[in-house]
Amino acid sequence: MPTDAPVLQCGGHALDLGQPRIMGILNVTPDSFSDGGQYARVEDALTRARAMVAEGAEILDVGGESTRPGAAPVALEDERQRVLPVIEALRAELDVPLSVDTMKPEMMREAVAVGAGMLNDVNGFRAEGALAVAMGAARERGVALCAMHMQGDPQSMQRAPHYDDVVDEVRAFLEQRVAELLRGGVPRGQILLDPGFGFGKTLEHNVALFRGLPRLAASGLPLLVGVSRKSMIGQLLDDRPVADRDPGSAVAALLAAQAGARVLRVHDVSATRDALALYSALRPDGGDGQDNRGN
Ligand code: 9MG
Repeated sequence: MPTDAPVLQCGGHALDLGQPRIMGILNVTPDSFSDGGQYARVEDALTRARAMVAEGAEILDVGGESTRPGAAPVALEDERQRVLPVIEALRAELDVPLSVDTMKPEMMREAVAVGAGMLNDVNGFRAEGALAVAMGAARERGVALCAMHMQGDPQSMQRAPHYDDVVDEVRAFLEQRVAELLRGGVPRGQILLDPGFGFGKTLEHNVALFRGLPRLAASGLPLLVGVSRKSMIGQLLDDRPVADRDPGSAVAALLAAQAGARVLRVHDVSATRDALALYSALRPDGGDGQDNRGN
């Protein structure tokens, strides 16, 4: 699905979205990385980041607060200490755009100051002050903004999510966020939208939303999709444990790309890269829009 904004501006980087791009997930929460103090944490993060870039990640998403269902909020100071040294170290070494996954306006401001080129807010910039900080960073420093849909908050969102029509409601929310960002002077080429799989959604909602991706992509703004290792993958594969969800996640990422997603947020970069490469080589229309199945 062609978009109105095939190039995403992320700080000093331009990401061509003419083909789907891989965003590698870099969680810097204590359960993901070394407990051996800040230096070891930064070294671990660098090692993981280098590997993801070598495997084909073209943007990295650094997060210091878990957004899993039921996860407890993290204090600003803890998030700051986890995330900022990692962004600084990545910025010094790697020439890829860096996204920061945060809901806190103070973190957004500080992450941009040390080199983040994208703000990824699962809360859609709804926390007090977040929209103003994000729009200022977009206008003044050219950072990209990813606005995601979430019903509720990470602590309570999976208790009883309810929608009359999940695709319509998510689309209306995203349209409203875009209107707000455009009104605030954010250029279209700096906006990504995300339906928020697993964020206040049952399996039924997630499946309906996934099937509705072409309708969401029709907005013309690029879509980011994150389903990697999520419970919907486990549930659709007979309660597959998290450690065994990577093949299913790569297939789902490919299907999302076919449905119009432009950025795929994943843990297993190399499996996703291979899935996308095979699709590009073997797709029936040869990538040229011609259907060659009868040839
Ligand atoms: C931080 N995070 C976890 N899941 C996510 C998803 O699906 N999209 C985005 N943008 N961020 C996510």
